[in-house]
Amino acid sequence: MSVIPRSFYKHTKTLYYLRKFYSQNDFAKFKNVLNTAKQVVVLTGAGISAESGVPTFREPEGLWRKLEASILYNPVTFREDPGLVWEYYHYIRELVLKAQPNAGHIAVAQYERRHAAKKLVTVLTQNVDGLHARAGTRNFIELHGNMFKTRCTKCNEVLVNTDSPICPALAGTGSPTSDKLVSDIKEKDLPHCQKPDCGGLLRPHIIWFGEVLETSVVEKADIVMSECNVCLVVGTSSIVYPAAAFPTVMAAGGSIIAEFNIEPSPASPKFDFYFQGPSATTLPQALSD
Ligand code: BV8
Ligand code: ZN
Repeated sequence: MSVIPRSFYKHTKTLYYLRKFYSQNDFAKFKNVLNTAKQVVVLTGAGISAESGVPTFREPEGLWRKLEASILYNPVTFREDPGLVWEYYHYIRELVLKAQPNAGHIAVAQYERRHAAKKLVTVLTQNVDGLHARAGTRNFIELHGNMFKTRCTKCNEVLVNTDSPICPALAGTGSPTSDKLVSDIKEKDLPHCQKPDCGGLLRPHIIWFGEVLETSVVEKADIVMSECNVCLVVGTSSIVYPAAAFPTVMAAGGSIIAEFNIEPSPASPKFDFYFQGPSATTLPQALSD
């Protein structure tokens, strides 16, 4: 008969999580760990852009015309109604063109700049809004593409395009609250490839559900993750793969993982640090010297 009552074990589990929780959000401890890191990865999701006014994906107000992300960001939807998908991207392009990087984006860019001589800082972003680059981040990998790039569906040419609107037919369209779920914009009035021997329909150069990430992007991300010492996981619900698996991959390789979110995600208990709060507040605290 064990001298330790069975109930004690239950308490040890609670004690374990309490210790983990309280040590998890220790900025001073995290900064000591970060100081020793030579390779830092910052994996970001929509939450880092929330304080720039860019809607996230899974909060109710974030859904454009109440369309589930897996339906809206889907090649089948684009094939069936390219005008509807282009109306969404017109809406979000116009919103992001007026948005500014926030203190979270800027803290990451300034940290990269300040430590450039002795550390490699790489931003792995799931976001397609381009706000890391506009904040001054130089070393970034856009896992899911960029809303200000187009790809021709015929010749695959990829071009940067920040035209506002990208074509006259989209002017004044894309209201997120409209109940229209079919677009009446004719395909011929949507953006097309300007190459004389092509003329194919353009799509946003973005990875949608069911589409594989670009090989070159995955290869670069793999190299960065294999050499990572500390990874900051910022503003992501950690439910979209393959990005959702990246922290586990880095942890298995010995990286220390710190999560920055306004609420715990399914993966939080596995991480070494968890800083609760808006990343425009927590990142400047964590990345100040
Ligand atoms: C792939 C582009 C191989 C559009 C996006 C069945 C069929 C086909 C595929 C699958 C399937 N089952 C599973 C899959 C794989 C699928 C997947 O993971 N599905 C999930 C839903 C289960 N993945 C794919 O299809 C990927 N490709 O796997 O190819 C393959 C191929 C065929 C079949 C099988 C496998 C492609 C995934 C890319 C999809 N594209 N976006 C666009 O962005 O315009 S996904 C979209 O969600 C975004 O890109 C974003 O990156 C991603 C994740 O969202 P988050 O960024 O995390 O944002 P979210 O709103 O969810 O969360 C915000 C977080 O921030 C929250 O935690 C919140 O608390 C926090 N927050 C809010 N405010 C703040 C904050 N934190 C800090 N501060 C704040 N202020
Ligand atoms: Zn073309």
